[in-house]
Amino acid sequence: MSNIFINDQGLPFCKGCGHSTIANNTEKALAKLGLKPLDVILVTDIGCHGIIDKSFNTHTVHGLHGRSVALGAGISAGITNPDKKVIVFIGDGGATIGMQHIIDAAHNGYNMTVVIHNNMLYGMTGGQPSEYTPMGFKTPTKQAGSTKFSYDICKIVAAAGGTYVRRVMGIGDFSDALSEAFGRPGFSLVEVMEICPSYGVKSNPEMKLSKVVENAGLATEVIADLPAKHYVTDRREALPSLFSPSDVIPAQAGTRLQAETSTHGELRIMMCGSAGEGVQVAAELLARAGIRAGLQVTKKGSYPVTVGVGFSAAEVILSPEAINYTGTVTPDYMIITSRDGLDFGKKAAGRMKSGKIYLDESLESPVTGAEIIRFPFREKTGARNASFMGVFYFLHDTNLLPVEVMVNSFNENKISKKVSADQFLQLLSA
Ligand SMILES: Cc1ncc(C[n+]2csc(CCOP(=O)(O)OP(=O)(O)O)c2C)c(N)n1
Ligand code: SF4
Repeated sequence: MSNIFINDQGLPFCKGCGHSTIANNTEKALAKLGLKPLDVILVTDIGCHGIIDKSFNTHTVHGLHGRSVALGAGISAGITNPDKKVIVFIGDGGATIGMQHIIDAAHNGYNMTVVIHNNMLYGMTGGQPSEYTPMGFKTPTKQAGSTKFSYDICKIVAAAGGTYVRRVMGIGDFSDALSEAFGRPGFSLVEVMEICPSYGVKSNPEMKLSKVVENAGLATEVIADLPAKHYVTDRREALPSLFSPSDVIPAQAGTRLQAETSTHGELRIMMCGSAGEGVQVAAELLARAGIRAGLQVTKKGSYPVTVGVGFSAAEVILSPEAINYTGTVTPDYMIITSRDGLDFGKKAAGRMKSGKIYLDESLESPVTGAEIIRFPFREKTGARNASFMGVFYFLHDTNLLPVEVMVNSFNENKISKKVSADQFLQLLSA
């Protein structure tokens, strides 16, 4: 059988590691089902078993420790093509940390297969016991042997509603067990029993895998075999795609930015003010204006967890090209409308060697290489509208985007019921 799932990089594990046996059996099981590599989404967890993903020709996603099942469930929920197969590889350590995710995925009936690589310890970090380490099994950090009985994850998952649940010994050919699980609609799980040679076998030279499993009372058999319970959610109908609730902002006008950014590539605008003073809304309106002008745009907000007090800052990037990094280390322009905003934005202002800072007249100038332009934003429009005034002032001064696109953005927002864009435009022409 030709290896179409495993590439020629070879398997990365220590000699004799059961993880290699699982990878080879997975390859065989997938081939038996006639699947193609790109029909499979392999989600791996943190741990030795997880470094397999570079060896597989399938789609691969690497999760945080214990979270791969949640990732797999999300992927499964988002896939409407039933021919695609989500497989999650997780260690006994990850299955300990993320046990609730496994139970919930079974309970909700996500269409996926979880393969637990139970080598009886946390391999990658040197052999700590997991909650699946059998009582009496020694590990480098528990040399007298584990004093707790181990969980029977198969029974737990069967009780939670898993449709096909099975435990196998991780030796020889167990590809039929895997292909049975992979071929099943609904949630399936296979726990593969192995002993990590580097830490487990060394710590328990006298123990045989079969004896360890038997003594732990873990049956190597099919534990659940039920008709598939399909994952059902009314959210799928309400929200077929994460993009579906997004409104489409029509491109409306040409822009000067192309010329302006010919040396920069993109323009970074940082707005700094206080909580409750409309900084985030003003930045969003500027971002929407940029989209209306046919540009690529990102917008990012920063504020303390106590959202009702302290600074509120936003970064908007406008670019004629795709924006690959959304952070702003040194802005090209800053709009600073309050004391909190100045305290927060001082460092960024200090990094500016050029560009402009639009600063509320009540504030002292920060140390900066940028040109400082003062305006009484707060006094003229009140603190709540100072950020909107700041954006209109900035566009009026730079002429980077046609003012109409900003006015249209503004009028679309419910803020326009409280204050009119004309009020800002009149102040600018005064
Ligand atoms: C939340 C979290 N806790 C701890 C770690 C540290 N860590 C990295 S690998 C690992 C052991 C993995 O053991 P297991 O999941 O059993 O996989 P194996 O290495 O045995 O294949 C640990 C504890 C981590 N990365 N993330
Ligand atoms: S340390 Fe253990 S689990 Fe990790 S690759 Fe080596 S044998 Fe396998």
